[in-house]
Amino acid sequence: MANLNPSPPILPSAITPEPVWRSRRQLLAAAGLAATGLGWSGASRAQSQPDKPALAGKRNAALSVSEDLTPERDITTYNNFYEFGLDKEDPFLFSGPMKTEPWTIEVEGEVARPKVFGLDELLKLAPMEERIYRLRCVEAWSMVIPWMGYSLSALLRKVEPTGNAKYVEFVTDMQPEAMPGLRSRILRWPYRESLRMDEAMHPLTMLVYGLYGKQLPNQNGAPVRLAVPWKYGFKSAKSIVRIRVVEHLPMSSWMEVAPHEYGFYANVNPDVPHPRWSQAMERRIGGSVFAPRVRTQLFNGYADQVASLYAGLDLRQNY
Ligand SMILES: Nc1nc2c(c(=O)[nH]1)N[C@H]1C(S)=C(S)[C@@H](COP(=O)(O)O)O[C@H]1N2
Ligand SMILES: [Mo]
Repeated sequence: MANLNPSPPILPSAITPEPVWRSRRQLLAAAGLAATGLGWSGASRAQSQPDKPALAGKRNAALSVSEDLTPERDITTYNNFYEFGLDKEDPFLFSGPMKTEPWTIEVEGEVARPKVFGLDELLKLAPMEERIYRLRCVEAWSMVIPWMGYSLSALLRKVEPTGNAKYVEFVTDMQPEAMPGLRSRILRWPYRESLRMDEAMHPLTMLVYGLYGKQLPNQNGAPVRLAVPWKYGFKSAKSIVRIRVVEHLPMSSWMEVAPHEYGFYANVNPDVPHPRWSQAMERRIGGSVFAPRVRTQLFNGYADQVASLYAGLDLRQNY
């Protein structure tokens, strides 16, 4: 694997300590979001975002955790979406101009029936479900999120993967006019992630269209993103436009930029530290300034459902 970028990327968590961004955000809130000189290009691009239309679905209790939900406000203002900036509130402030309709996902590669799916078709492809998932970021914070969507397997079955189908790659959108982050060289764009075929077909692996009973806000990956709850958050690609079913392991954006820090599997594992920090604990984001620290669980607490996928695999080698 070519080392295209010898210096490790500096994550915003390393640049901006938690109390600092929290107070920035409180300032923003107090100012009615009239940001001045913050973020990539300052106040001119900042805008508060109108609510998205409702999206209904039945709760899937079997695939949900029963923990207190992270408040909607935190889920929609503390985001990683580097296309819009590196600070946690940048996606909220600057993703408004992203165009989310019309929208299509092209599914191609090792499939008998390649197809371009329009958003309307995608929304009706399988019954919408609400599922409460944990999300654990590699930066050691976490949330509990009520997503709306259905298993990715429903879509993959429609295109009939061939016998050569070993991996599924997700390619996300690039809108240079709306995404100032594309000018940054922190990653090579577009943002790409991938899963092994059996991971992609696992019922927990979810195509997500909504959050808290509404269609996804732009900053959370509108109009469609992935949620893979037993893996670090960076596997859950946002604003997906292409799904490629392939035979060979695709290069993902994070593996490309820092292969020692971001492995292909990225399974949440408290016993395998990131080279620059421990993964034993996480801060549960929500409400108070003093986000409680809780122990990180193997596979983010989903071991009963997914550990069998990795039987016999050395999780230290395969991080
Ligand atoms: N296209 C795209 N998808 C992305 C990212 C990104 O920068 N760009 N960040 C990832 C990371 S690091 C995390 S933790 C989750 C965050 O999802 P959330 O903001 O909805 O909580 O999105 C993931 N998907
Ligand atoms: Mo993340």
